[in-house]
Amino acid sequence: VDLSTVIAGVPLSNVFFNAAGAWCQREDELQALLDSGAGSLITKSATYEAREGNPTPRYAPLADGVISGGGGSISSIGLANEGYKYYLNYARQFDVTRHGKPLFISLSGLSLADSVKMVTAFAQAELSGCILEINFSCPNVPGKPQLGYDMNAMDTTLATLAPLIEKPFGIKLPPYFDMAHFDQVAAVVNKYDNLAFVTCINSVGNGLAIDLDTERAMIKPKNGFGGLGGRMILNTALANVNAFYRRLAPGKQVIGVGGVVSGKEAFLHILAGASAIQIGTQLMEEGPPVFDRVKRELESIMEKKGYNSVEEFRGKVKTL
Ligand code: RRO
Repeated sequence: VDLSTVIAGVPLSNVFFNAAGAWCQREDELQALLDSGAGSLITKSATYEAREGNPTPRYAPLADGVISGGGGSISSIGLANEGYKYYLNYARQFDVTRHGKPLFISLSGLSLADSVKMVTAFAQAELSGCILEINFSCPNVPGKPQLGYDMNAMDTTLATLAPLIEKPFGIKLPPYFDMAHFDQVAAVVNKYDNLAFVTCINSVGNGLAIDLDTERAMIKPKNGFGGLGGRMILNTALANVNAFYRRLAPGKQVIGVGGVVSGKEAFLHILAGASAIQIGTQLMEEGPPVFDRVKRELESIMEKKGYNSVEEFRGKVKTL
């Protein structure tokens, strides 16, 4: 069976890659993704200057079957990254043909001026096989509300950035929980021709996990508040993928992320409308071998169901 896909006009040998933030801050981690079964890779969200991020512990797995668990993770990294020049240099020396996979770059400017400087630098570098995913949804920088929950700010930001980026690009969205919000965000996205994909979803922002025995929060930043990821957010992710799949203009795509721990959840994301699938928490827990496993599992589900390619069932979820 064929797990290949095309995102923003660029081919991927299979639908799977890492979620921005997971296993992708520095070159040694990115190399492990290159060496893995992933069909692509994306870098940690970059800011103009390098950042240390929030105090540790700032990531905790939340096991299934324990109190305040549920299967997944809570994290508040606070945009720790090496600064955009590090990722621009990485992209400059990246050989798409040799690696056989394209490179996605995640950018998360702390201001519109910073975003303008970063996207301009990437546009001027004229990197082929390098695709920008602009992060509108980091929930963990104290004092910085998420752009993704301000429709007007998203629109004015896109009006400035889309022409500068020129090429097809994508945006990373937070989860939405109201039909009116799906409508409003899709209407903004549909205004921009080279906005080729939306990646749904970023972590479910500002959860709180508490350990029953110690009576302590599980992570240190923000009094324990952090973004939820992994199995417990699968259904919210599927809803967001499908809501945008149904609303986006023809030719625009959805990348699904949230709750993929095996081939089964990946299959559901594709049924909901995903054209590619990112893995965050499960990659953190299992490491890069996760990609070969989920590929095998998805292939075996497709074989049992008689599907030869992901297009055959993409977006075909049945309703009652
Ligand atoms: O660095 C983070 O804390 C972070 C980011 Br930029 C993001 O987009 N989503 C998230 O859950 N954490």
